[in-house]
Amino acid sequence: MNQNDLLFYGEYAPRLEEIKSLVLSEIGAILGSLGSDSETAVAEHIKCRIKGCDSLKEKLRRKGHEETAESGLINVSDIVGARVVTHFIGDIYTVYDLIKQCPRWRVVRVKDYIANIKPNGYRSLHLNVALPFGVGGIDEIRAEIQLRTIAMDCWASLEHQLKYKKNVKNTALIVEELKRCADEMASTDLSMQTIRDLIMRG
Ligand code: 0O2
Repeated sequence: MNQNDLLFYGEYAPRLEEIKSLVLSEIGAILGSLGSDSETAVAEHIKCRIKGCDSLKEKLRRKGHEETAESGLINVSDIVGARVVTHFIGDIYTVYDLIKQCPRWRVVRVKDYIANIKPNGYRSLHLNVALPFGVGGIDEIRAEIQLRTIAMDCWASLEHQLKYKKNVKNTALIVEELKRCADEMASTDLSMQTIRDLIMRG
């Protein structure tokens, strides 16, 4: 957390850092249970972050809530966010099943943008999990776990840049091309899964 975020989150900051470490270690343990050799490793990488205060305030404003840390902890479900980037689509659902079985986590909401693709082409599986918090009268907070393949992640990073870059020319063409790429990448993800299944079956 930078100085601004520390000031904004105040008394909640240390607990948020603890929750972030907890989420990372739990995910590490879940993935570890699958083995770590090159044939069984499902994750290409994992990232975990605490939402920056500017992004949180923007979200609170958009949703019509007070722009305070407490309001964020109550009303926003991705202050702690983790992203697990997998090699194959099937791996996403393997990790999801393991998270569901994890006794310390309660999955409270699932947004499957792989089954229900966003109009712009965005694909990912989002899980909202409830975690014990216990600071300042807030018993539990939500964390968002995003599960996606390398291809989906690469696409989302590029599309994200479009949102924040100013004065981009030919936006309509870029949006159209991004959608085309998302569909082509999804098709390749499916082919890769099929090839992998054939190889694993022997
Ligand atoms: P950040 O921190 O920069 O990643 P909800 O939380 O359900 O009340 P929201 O925010 O619409 O409302 O939830 P949702 O759909 O789960 O999306 C939240 C996050 O998913 C975003 O975080 C992105 O990380 C990712 N995401 C969702 N849709 C898109 C999309 O169309 N393109 C890209 N590139 N990413 C997407 P933020 O808000 O961007 O914050």
